[in-house]
Amino acid sequence: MKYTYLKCIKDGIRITDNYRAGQGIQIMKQKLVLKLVLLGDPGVGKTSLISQFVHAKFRNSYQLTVGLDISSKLIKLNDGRTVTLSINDIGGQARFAAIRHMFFKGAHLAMFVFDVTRAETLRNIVDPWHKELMEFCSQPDSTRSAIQTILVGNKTDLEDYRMVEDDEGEALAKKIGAQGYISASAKENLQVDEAFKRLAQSFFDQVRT
Ligand code: G3D
Ligand code: MG
Repeated sequence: MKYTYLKCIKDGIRITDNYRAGQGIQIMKQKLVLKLVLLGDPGVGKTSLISQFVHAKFRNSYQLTVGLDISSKLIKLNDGRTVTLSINDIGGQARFAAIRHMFFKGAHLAMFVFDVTRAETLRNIVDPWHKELMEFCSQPDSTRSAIQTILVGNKTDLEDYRMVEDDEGEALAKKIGAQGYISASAKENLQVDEAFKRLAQSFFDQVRT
């Protein structure tokens, strides 16, 4: 069995074709890869959401992400189409402008995450997180101006400590032009898949319209 691997860039989407050549038959499988970035204050649960979504695991103790962590997951959309998400976690390096630039570059999707038990993490979505992404998108060398975004309020399992209600999350999602708001718990695996899938789906809904 012999595989060759081709890559091309089309409309900002990385398309990877796997060919299997054998006995005159060519089997071709097309794979769409969308780059997704997670933004939000330290400690809101970005790494935990990724870990739950990609590995179905929640750990109670995480080290601060060093550098850029990239993981990927193949998902199935409503129409049966499959897409690979390349999920980028910037972690503790968010303070370095050069790294943020690399992080945003070529992104199709962004997930803004705050912690429902800390109201300041919701306020920080507007400034710095959303503001900075918009500034990046308006730069002349940015590859795209319209990134699809979603807002996620994490840690809903901590009901007794909750400071942010769903209607505030929904209002903020509208204000920043996000596709929607989802409240989730990485710990209890509530609404985690939904958040990632709804965001990926919104990319195709936007392409269609
Ligand atoms: P970050 O990547 O945004 O910095 P992490 O956040 O994923 O590292 O999570 C920060 C802390 O919040 C971790 O606890 C993690 O276990 C906890 N956490 C993440 N998601 C949830 C959740 O849904 N519910 C609850 N109760 N806790 C969550 P530590 O103790 O390591 O600081
Ligand atoms: Mg992290």
